[in-house]
Amino acid sequence: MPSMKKIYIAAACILLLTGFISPAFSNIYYVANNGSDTNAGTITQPFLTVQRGQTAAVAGDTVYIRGGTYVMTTAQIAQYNSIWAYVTLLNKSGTSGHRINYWAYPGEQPVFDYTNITPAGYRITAFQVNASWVYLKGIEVTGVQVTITTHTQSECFENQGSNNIYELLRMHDGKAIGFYLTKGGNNLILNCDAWNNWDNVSENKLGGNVDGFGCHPNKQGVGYTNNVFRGCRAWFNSDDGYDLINAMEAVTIENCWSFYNGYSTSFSSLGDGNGFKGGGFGVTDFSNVPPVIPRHQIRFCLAVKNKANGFYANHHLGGNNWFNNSAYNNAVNFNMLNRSTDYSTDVPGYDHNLKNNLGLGARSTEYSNIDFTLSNADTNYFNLPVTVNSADFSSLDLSLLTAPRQADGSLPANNFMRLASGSDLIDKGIDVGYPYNGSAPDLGCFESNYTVTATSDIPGNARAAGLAAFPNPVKGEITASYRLPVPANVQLALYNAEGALISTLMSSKQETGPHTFTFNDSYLRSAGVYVLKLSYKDKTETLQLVK
Ligand SMILES: [Ca+2]
Ligand SMILES: [Ca+2]
Ligand SMILES: [Ca+2]
Repeated sequence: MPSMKKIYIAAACILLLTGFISPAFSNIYYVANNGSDTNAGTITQPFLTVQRGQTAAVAGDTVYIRGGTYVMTTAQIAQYNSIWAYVTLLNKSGTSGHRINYWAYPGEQPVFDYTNITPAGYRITAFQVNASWVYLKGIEVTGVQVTITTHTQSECFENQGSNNIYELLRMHDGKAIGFYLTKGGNNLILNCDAWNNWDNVSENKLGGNVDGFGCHPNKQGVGYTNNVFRGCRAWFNSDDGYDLINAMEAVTIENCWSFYNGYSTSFSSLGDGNGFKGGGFGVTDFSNVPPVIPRHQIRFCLAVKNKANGFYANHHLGGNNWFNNSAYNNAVNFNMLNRSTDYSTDVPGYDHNLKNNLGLGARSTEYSNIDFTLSNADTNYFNLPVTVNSADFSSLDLSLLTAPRQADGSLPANNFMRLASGSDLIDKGIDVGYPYNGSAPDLGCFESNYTVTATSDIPGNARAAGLAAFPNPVKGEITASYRLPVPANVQLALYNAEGALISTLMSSKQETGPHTFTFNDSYLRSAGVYVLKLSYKDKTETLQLVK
């Protein structure tokens, strides 16, 4: 009969082998708007600033940010660097698989208000991330200012690192760009919203630099690849919703929405106003052109009532892949304008791969600037034998665009631009490598009777199945949800914060697709942090539950 000691050693080995031992050595710190940076950072003695949280945290640690408004002050600016003022500067990296997490405390909404920060002559960045392997989640930024009256820009979040995740960020009602990337690769920008952002101070006061999301990796060949925007929304930003101008490497935008950009909230005309600006390098400065022209991927996206183009190639010097996008009521729904390869003149778009796209109700013209002999563009609503009108859609109610997100943070599920049964747009597309229902893909971004799932993920991002739980903090019935990318034997188990197994909740073979499992919070006997672990094939995902 084995001794108790042997059993403990065996149990410890199993924990090590399953990779689950690490949470036991992770620290949790807390930030709250009534905290102090001289506190210990515990839940009862929280820090005041995220900056102080960074000083305490190391790879694998989590800094929880409690809900409420944080009125930021000039004295809190972490660093003045040349023309920039970084209010919070995250410059400490995690390590592979052990990110430093800066997360809203589950169930709470921290709001950082920068209205009072107006350093003369500086560009203001609310969160400057010069770090890798960090994970920001659930942070809301509002009121970021511009003080410079000549050419300038302020930013809510700027990324200059790699392997970072930005999830559920809310960036609104300021004069700054929402999210901005100039350096780094393998970053995931997931389920973020940027709205009502307009710089009405600098230059001509039309906010021509303020995009919801800007991705401009500034070097080629140094790994600034695989940056992915997924599940994001941009509306009422004074310039563009998403802008990839001067991107030296290819960027992926999938399952994102963009509407009302280039307008004020009263629909006065402001900046460029494109839903998705797919590349380009500026029409006059050719010193910026990289040796290999990046081929951007824009798929399963939705563009509605933007001032200019819904989907726009912006004088790009090569083609992009535009798959299964939907456009409604933009000035031009699809404008593939390119620049000639000798840079001398604008020409109809070449080398584009447009498939399964759908549009309706363009204010000027449905599509423009497509060279059909030089592009692969013959399976879209404008050249297939289909008719598109309002009867094809379950709803065209614009108010659905700003509906609340789902409990897991994904885009709202409603009827906007989803195909009505009997529409001739169903099964009219061709297979471009993504899942579909019926005999073929539908046209547009919403496959009927099917929720389009994310099909790619980034290395080191352990959320491929999107394990989520609601409510969290837990109370009563808890519903865990996830989506299997493949059929697998699946195990769902609950552990305490020290890594000890409390219960194997479920173990069974399951098919590809979404699954839920409901259990009661009585498994979590006392208040504290618990870990829910999903295992399938050789993969595991963990989620912290708070009671
Ligand atoms: Ca722009
Ligand atoms: Ca029809
Ligand atoms: Ca179909």
